[in-house]
Amino acid sequence: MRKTPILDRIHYPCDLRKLEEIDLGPLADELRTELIEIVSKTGGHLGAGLGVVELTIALHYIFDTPDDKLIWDVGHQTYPHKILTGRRKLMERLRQGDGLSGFTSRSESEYDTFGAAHSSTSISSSLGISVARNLSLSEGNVIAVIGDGAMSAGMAYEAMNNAGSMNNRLIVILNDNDMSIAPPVGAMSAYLAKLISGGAYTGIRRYVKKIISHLPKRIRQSISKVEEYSRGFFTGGTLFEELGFYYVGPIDGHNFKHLLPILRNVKNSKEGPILLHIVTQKGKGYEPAERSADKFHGVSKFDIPTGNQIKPNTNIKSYTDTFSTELVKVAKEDNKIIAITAAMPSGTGLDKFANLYPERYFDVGIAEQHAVTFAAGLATEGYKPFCSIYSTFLQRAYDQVVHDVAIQKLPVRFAVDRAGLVGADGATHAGSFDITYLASLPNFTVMAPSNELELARMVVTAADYNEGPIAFRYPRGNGIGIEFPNEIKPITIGKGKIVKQGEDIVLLCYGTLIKECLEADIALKKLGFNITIVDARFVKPLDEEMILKLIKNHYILITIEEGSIGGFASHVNNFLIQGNHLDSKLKIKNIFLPDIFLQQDTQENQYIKAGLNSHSIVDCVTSMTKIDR
Ligand SMILES: Cc1ncc(C[n+]2csc(CCOP(=O)(O)OP(=O)(O)O)c2C)c(N)n1
Repeated sequence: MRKTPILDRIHYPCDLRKLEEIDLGPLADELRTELIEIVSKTGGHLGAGLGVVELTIALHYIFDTPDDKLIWDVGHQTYPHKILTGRRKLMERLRQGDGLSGFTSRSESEYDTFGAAHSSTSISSSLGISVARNLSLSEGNVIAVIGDGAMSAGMAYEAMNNAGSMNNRLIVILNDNDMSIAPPVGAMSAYLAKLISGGAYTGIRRYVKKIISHLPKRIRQSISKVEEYSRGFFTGGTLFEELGFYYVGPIDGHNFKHLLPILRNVKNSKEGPILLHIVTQKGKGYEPAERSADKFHGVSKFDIPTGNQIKPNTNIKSYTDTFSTELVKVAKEDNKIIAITAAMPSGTGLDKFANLYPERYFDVGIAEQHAVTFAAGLATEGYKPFCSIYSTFLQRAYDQVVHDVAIQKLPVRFAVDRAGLVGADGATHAGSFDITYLASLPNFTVMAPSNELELARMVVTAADYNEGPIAFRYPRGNGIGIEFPNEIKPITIGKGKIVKQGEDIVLLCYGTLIKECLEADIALKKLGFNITIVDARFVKPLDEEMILKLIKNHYILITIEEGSIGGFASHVNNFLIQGNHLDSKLKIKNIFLPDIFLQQDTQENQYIKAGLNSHSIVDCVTSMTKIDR
């Protein structure tokens, strides 16, 4: 008779805690199999989840979640956690509209103590939670789980520095799988490797302390000292200790026999902050993931036996690919060009650059703030840094963009990828704000291509431009399949382009939504409209001359952009109002992102929800001209 899966008995962690320890191994196997099956159908993050199957089980087994607070860094590794915390049935709608988020989300479950998706926030938020517990005289544990990749960000150190000085009870689990999305970079990664090669040292200090607590004080003190020094000698693991953490590790994160006693030990311990260093394998238990270079960090749907991913069959290049191809070309001609990524070599396409010009390529780790100021430093010395960062992650480096780049008018080139709506990764990854936050800065030149050829031209333009900071934003996904000429020419700064000349009504578009304008044009033609379509190209400097010409012979002006309030529309409106260019005949409407955080869905559905597609444009035109379709 076939045995009922143990997983079928687990609806919530309280069910898990009823199991015998001996059941946990088989449960881990079932959980892994289920995880692989789910992600093969939904796509998403796989490698990280596979690596923490045992840790997830062990944490919910030992700790009293959700009363004990468990905080996952990034949250991309939480699929096993979701399965064990009441969301198993919902997993088939992972990362889909009205389905589960691919990260932690407070609105989704009380077991998601803190929402995440951007990295390295877990120690700060955990410290806040643990301080709140103290202030309200509550009990319970607070546990942060952070990866070695996430440990490369400044915020993690800021939090440790603060936590170490406060002596608050807090457990930080460093999940060291020796991988970020790509292999990890930096001195911390080397340091962790050294700790691991130093051999197991599982909290010897705790046991020594227990023993010596029974000895007379004088002997106790001197033994304590010996123990303190020998610790560093055994492990070299004093960096965390110097920061005020009690270090335990390294521990095999796939072995329940090691994990459970240690977690029991640290639970309710009276020590100040504890750092538990566990070693895991990303992609563990699924051979195609284990042997792939990125350990199946993020995947589309795939075939389980082979691991082959099902990707859309298209010859059209992605915007990211166009950017990196063009950058490599300009870098061949100009050895001052530098490429910088913050732990996203493949996501930004800069791995191509790394292969060809390794000496001019820098992966700085998950450290967007540092990436920007590092680029600024290079720019002071006459180099031409291209800082390629997703719109959403550049948010983290805003002060560096303002203070280190814009104020000093340094020619740092910002290649802002994943601008606009991004689909399944949801609100945390949407690039909604960059037009607003960059174009509001003095000294900045800010542009957006309307198609992939325009993007290639903007790369060339940025390479040539040395007067100050310059940024160009481009979306997730493919271009329109436009043919490229042999020579890619730069664009004149501040000059827009009439794409189609019509009359009365002008669609003034900033960015790739021009595609929707062209589609709207087909429908509007049938309704008797002959509209003008303009590719603005620049939000800063705005092509004021062109806008003035447009309002002379059009009476309806509609701006369109894939960004928040305060962006392109605001610059156009402001120019017209401040310059007294408005008259009673001119009607203006602005189409931009709504004032909500759009959750995960397909990109297409997000465009519909946001009112950013050809239908909304047609509706806007017809409502302004009061003609029913
Ligand atoms: C601020 C920020 N920059 C970049 C990313 C993209 N990102 C997601 S996961 C990840 C790697 C995380 O590595 P690690 O913490 O070691 O976790 P692992 O996936 O190896 O378990 C990166 C760079 C992010 N989420 N947040």
